[in-house]
Amino acid sequence: MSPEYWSQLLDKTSVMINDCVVGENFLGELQQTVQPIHHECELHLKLDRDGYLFFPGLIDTREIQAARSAVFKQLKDVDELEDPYEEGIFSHRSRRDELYKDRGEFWEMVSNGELLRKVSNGPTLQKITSKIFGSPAIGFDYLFLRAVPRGRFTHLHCDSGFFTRFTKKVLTCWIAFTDITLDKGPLFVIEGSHKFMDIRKNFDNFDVVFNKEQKASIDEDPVSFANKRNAKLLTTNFKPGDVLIFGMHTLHGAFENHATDDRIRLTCDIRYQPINEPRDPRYFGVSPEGTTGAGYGELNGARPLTEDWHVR
Ligand SMILES: O=C(O)CCC(=O)C(=O)O
Repeated sequence: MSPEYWSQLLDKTSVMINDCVVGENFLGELQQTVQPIHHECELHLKLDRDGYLFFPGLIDTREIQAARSAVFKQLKDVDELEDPYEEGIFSHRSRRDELYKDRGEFWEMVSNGELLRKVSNGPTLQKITSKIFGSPAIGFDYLFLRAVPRGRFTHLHCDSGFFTRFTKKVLTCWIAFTDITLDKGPLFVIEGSHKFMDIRKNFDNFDVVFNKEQKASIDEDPVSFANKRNAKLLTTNFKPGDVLIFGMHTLHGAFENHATDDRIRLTCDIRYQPINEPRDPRYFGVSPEGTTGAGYGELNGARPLTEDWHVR
């Protein structure tokens, strides 16, 4: 995208991480993956070249709306959203801990909603990931659902240390359920980062559970990190139904939701792998235990919206 594109967008709003405004010079636009794809290898080649595939409007609007509404209703039921709850406006209150004695149980229930699973583990993502792998794929049972109020952002990291213990053939699919304009904390990827050899070396054999001396997150500010490598932070104004798919070495994070209208951002991230590759039991089956073994209770999503996030 041209510099004018960012200037125009940033005239109306700003992009922030950790309370700091990100200058337009550091931003770039995610390239759309144009459908229909005629040959599977096109997807594979593009993923290999860019480190990500961006599919605007991949998921059917009605399915997205239904799933979003079901999640919002459950957040309303614990008093975290104002009425009408479909608007997704944070109430700055929570009765989650009062109504559910186990945070993990509540979040597992929300994460296992039928309408949500129809999107995250349904045929659309199954088909597209199978095309990318060139063999039938399966979505993990363990889901990372994120209801993100103002003030939260996700630190820079790649996903290999979480999901590649049993197979390296894993993809992350990040799904937008709400409008995620630049002020609402969209995901960003660092341009070309899947080819940063020092990062690969650092994270290739890293397992966030076993290698306690190392952190999964990169502490350096993503803007200065990217700038030193002549790379941009690639992002966009996401719409409900947009899906971003990326590999295990692609560095990414999420900008801060600093929107003044108090609307939360709702997304989920799910991993897919070829069905015939060995499966990590932490992420498959009924009530999977998750990365550290604490089930759904270990997720930031399990925290009441009034509570701050942890960093791994
Ligand atoms: O949505 C976010 O804030 C972070 C998502 C993420 O880190 C991922 O999909 O791996």
